[in-house]
Amino acid sequence: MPHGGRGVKSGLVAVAGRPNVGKSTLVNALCGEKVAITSRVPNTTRRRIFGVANGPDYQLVLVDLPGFQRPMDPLTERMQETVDASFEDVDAVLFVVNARERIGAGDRFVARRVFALGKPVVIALNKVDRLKPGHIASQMKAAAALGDFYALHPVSALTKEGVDELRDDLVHLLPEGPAYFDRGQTTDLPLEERVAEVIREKALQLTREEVPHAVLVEVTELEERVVRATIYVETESQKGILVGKRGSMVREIGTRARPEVEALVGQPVFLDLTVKVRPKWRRDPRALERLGL
Ligand SMILES: Nc1nc2c(ncn2[C@@H]2O[C@H](COP(=O)(O)OP(=O)(O)O)[C@@H](O)[C@H]2O)c(=O)[nH]1
Ligand SMILES: [Mg+2]
Repeated sequence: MPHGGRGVKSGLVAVAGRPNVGKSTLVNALCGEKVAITSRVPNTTRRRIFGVANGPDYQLVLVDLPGFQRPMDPLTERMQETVDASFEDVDAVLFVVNARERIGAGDRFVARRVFALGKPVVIALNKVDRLKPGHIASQMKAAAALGDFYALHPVSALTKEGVDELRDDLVHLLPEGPAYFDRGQTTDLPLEERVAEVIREKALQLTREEVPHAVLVEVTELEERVVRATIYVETESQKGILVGKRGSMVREIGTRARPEVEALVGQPVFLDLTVKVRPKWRRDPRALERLGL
């Protein structure tokens, strides 16, 4: 619902970068709330998510995206298409690079696309927490060589160091105009999707190797006190891992997810999780459509 007054700045900033550099963590830090799930597994973010940072005279909408990559299957192919399409309508780009790794070919691959858009680019050199000043300085130099940027900020999305300064610069780039979202709203994801994402995050954090990539969560019931969801995986052996010994793994996922689900729903809930096999869902157009891809 567009509303807002004179002198209010509002606009969209797309968040670009390789998988796992901390894009979603940084979006959460900028918004001051968890709008996107994060994990150390690459490709945690599968779809476009709007994260909204509201200030007294601005509304900064961050477009959190899957990382730039060469597609491996229909799922990652659709993810990359989402990324490409999302850059069309934005006012600026926040290009995130990882200070803890060599800035190299992967970052330059993203840089070519990002700087070709002709929009202002702000580079965030993320994960500078616990790095020595000399190391940060040399990484700043490497990041600066990526392209003709508007601003370059060393930040830590984890400790929030440098995040306020980064937000100020992004707001500066926004045009004046009415707000896109209601002031109380921090994301465009419907409640069911947010709940499903929290459950998926816990499943990703507790499993290894190919299992996280095969996880799909669907909320089947969202009532006053009861939330039911199905965790889909692609094979019986993945199901065995997610169920765990006598159900211990799925119980642990539920235990970790419940407090966040309750915060989202606004009251205590009974969280009922079921694990099912759905072979090759990553190649199933209907499953991808449900993911918003
Ligand atoms: N040390 C450190 N880790 C971070 C920081 N930002 C993100 N991470 C971690 O990096 C991993 C990937 O983060 P995520 O936001 O999911 O990356 P994305 O794939 O780019 O969205 C997670 O394990 C985060 O906790 C940071 O500023 N410092
Ligand atoms: Mg992400």
